[in-house]
Amino acid sequence: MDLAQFVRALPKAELHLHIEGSLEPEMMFALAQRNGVALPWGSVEATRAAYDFSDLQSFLDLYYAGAAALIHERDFHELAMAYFARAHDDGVVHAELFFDPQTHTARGVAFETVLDGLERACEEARERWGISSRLILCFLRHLSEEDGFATLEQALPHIARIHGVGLDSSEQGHPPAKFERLFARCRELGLHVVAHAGEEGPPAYIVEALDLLRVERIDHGVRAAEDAALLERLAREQVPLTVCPLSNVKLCVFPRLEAHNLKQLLDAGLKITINSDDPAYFGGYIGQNYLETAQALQLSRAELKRIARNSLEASFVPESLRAPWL
Ligand code: ES4
Ligand code: ZN
Repeated sequence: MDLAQFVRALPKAELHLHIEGSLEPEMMFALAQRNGVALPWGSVEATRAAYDFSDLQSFLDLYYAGAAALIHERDFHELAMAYFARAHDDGVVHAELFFDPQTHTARGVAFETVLDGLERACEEARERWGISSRLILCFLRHLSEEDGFATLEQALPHIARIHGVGLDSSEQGHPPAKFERLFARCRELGLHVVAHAGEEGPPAYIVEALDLLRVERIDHGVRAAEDAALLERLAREQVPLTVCPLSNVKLCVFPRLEAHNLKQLLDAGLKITINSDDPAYFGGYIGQNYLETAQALQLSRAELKRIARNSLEASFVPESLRAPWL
């Protein structure tokens, strides 16, 4: 069995996937045309050519521009179905999807439109491929905590359909501490909590996410490597890190995959998972992330198995329902 087949055959969970980041340029253009939305690019090819990022912000500017093509319930449904089809091909048995309601409600798209379309896709993915899934509402950290509370208010009538909350968008200058009260409220509501931290931001943001937001997983977290005490804590507490290697290279967190610290984090005993982040923008879905990382860092098949098993263990599916995968 070659490595690509081995990776595909591993039952795995995807725990760090922004559904808006799976919008391929072809679908972006089809939706924009159908919806009468103007895009800043002239063609599919020009769009792909513009995906040359220097940092997180340079990506986010394009990501938010592309998301403007999504208007109707069926758009969100089509988007998520296309993702699930790709995920199924890659051997994903469970996916926890991030979605960014504020990106849509700010343009006049109703919260319910987004949720209805995504949820219908989740149900269809379960029926068609047996993929289980969860929806995680992400707050945009460049916006105020007040704006986050207003979004939570919109989510409240549907809270049973949402499994957790996360924190994404521009990290630098928007520390987890800014959202301490919002996350406390979310935890009171029984929601699972995660946050992006230590992608571009300092290790101190990871500590804040753990201590102030009480997150159950850290999204990215690669800059933990700069703080020996933090590394030791993450290993001791077995806090899952949802690492996205191709994303990190595209956003210049590491100059190339060979320089990624994933193997170092794994060797330090951290509970590492591999995920795709925004696959339409970063050049690969989860299988490609596993494969290219394995090749660049010379990961063994036992290590890849460990990483896939970590992803199932780190999922928000109760342990009793998880057994058939392992
Ligand atoms: C994101 Cl890679 C990344 N980082 C932070 N926020 C995001 N939203 C979508 N992708
Ligand atoms: Zn992300």
